[in-house]
Parts: sequence; structure tokens; C-alpha cells
Amino acid sequence: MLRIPLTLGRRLLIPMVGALAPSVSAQAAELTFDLKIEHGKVAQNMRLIRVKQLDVVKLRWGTDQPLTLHLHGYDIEQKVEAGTIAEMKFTARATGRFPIHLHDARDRAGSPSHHEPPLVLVEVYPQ
Ligand SMILES: [Cu+2]
Repeated sequence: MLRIPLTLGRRLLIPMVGALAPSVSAQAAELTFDLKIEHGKVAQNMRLIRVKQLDVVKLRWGTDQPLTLHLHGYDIEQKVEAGTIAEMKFTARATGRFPIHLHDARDRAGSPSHHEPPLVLVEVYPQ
């Protein structure tokens, strides 16, 4: 009997599904990351996200307080309400390191939040 392990995480499962459909793309995978923000921070082991160029990246955000996230470089801004999941989805066309940090209503480019360590760092490696 074929048994599918229930413990298999989303991050392992999705690249496998992608591998079953090579006609879509030889390399690119769709990767989903679940990120939970508590007291303005993400758990230490989720602060670095590594993907490959052309991967479709889905960041699913949860938070304990309303806030606005900003992914630099790709320049995506995403509002997240407490108790809901907000999705930030993009194709990783540009390679490099892209910080994600918090914006708030008073925030402007160059505000102190841009000088603090990022909430999460996204690294996109060349194919
Ligand atoms: Cu910003």
C-alpha cells in the first residue's frame, strides 16, 4: 500500500510536485514559506530564505499586530492584519540579496527601520 508521510512539509512537497511537471520549466520551482511575525520579529531559523532565479516564491505572512512589509529590490509592499494570512508572491527574476522589513504609517524611505536588521533576507541565486 502506498503511504504518503503526513509529516512531509510544504517546502519539501512543492518542489516534488514541480518535478513531476518538467514541461513547465526544467529548473524553476514553486516554493512556499510560512512566516510568523511575533513582536515584530520572525523566528531565527526563518530569517534567511534562499531560492533560485525564476523560482516562484510565495511568502505567507502571519502577525500578532497589523503592519506593512516591504521587500526591497522587487519593491513589493504588503499589508498584514493580525490573525490573517497575507500572501506575497513573486517570480525571482533578479538575483541578489533582498531585505524585507517593516514599514508603518509614519514610515518614509530613509526612516530608521531601513537601518535596522531586516525581518527576513531573501537570497536569489543564479540558475
Ligand atoms: Cu522599505
